[in-house]
Amino acid sequence: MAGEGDGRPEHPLARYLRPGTLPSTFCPGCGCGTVLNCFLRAVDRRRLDPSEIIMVTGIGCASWIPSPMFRCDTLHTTHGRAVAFATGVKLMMPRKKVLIIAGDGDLAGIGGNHLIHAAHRNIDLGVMMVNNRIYGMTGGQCSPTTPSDRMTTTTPFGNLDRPVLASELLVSAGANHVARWTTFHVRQLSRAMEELLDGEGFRFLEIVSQCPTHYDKEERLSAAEALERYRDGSVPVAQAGEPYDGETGSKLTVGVLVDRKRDGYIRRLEASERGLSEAGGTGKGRGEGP
Ligand SMILES: Cc1ncc(C[n+]2csc(CCOP(=O)(O)OP(=O)(O)O)c2C)c(N)n1
Repeated sequence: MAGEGDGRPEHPLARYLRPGTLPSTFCPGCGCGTVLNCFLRAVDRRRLDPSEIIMVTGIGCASWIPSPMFRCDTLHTTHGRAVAFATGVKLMMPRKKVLIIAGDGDLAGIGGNHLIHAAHRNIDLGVMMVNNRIYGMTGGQCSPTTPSDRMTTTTPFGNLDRPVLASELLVSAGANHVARWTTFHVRQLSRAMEELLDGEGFRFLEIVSQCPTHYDKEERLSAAEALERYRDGSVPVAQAGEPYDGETGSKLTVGVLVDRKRDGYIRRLEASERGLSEAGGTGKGRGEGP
């Protein structure tokens, strides 16, 4: 790691990283480094001890952000199953902050059903979906969030499907909190991550992020040019004239899409257990975990 006796200055938040994780294995210009940086700053601002946090992830480039990089207990699971594993972790260790970082393919594709029902259940998880609109790690195949007509390695004549709007879907599914930012909006992004660290119920943050190696290569965009597109092509939710449809050219609405204060699943479950206990049942069965 930079600063480990190699003469280079240490990363100011290196204490949150596992030794040997910098420089990262992300491609040059990948948005995953920005996401990690914003996350470390959010944890630092909240003065959180990483032992309070458990990170769960799937398989993909974005899944390398929490595991192996962030120095906390992490569960690197199978592709698409991060939400299912995280649900189990939260139920067994309800006092921990359980967070997920994974890609759009992982969360909105193969794991889509888990995602919808976690929002429906309003289980207390913070989910960050790094939406590079492609399957990055496996070579740039079309994902559920790829815009129509887009050329990818699996849609050489253009994508026939319309993109899934994961954030809008989760608003209607019942998530307590849904927000969307891009890797251009680093300050807002990092603040939005604090909401995920602090809140109750299901909290979802969509992070539209560049992939110079696969997605942006199609238009020969550098990472800097992709960020300029996010800057010029986004509009705050409150000022949005038309709803975002996920297609190229549609103004990306950024900010908080919904912020509800409904009781999270753990609160409801514990109230139910207390009721059961008072009615003569044991009300027991779940461990508190370590
Ligand atoms: C069940 C299963 N299907 C497919 C794969 C292959 N696979 C690994 S990563 C990946 C795509 C990851 O894309 P995404 O989740 O969008 O993350 P990114 O790499 O773009 O960050 C796929 C298809 C797998 N590992 N397991």
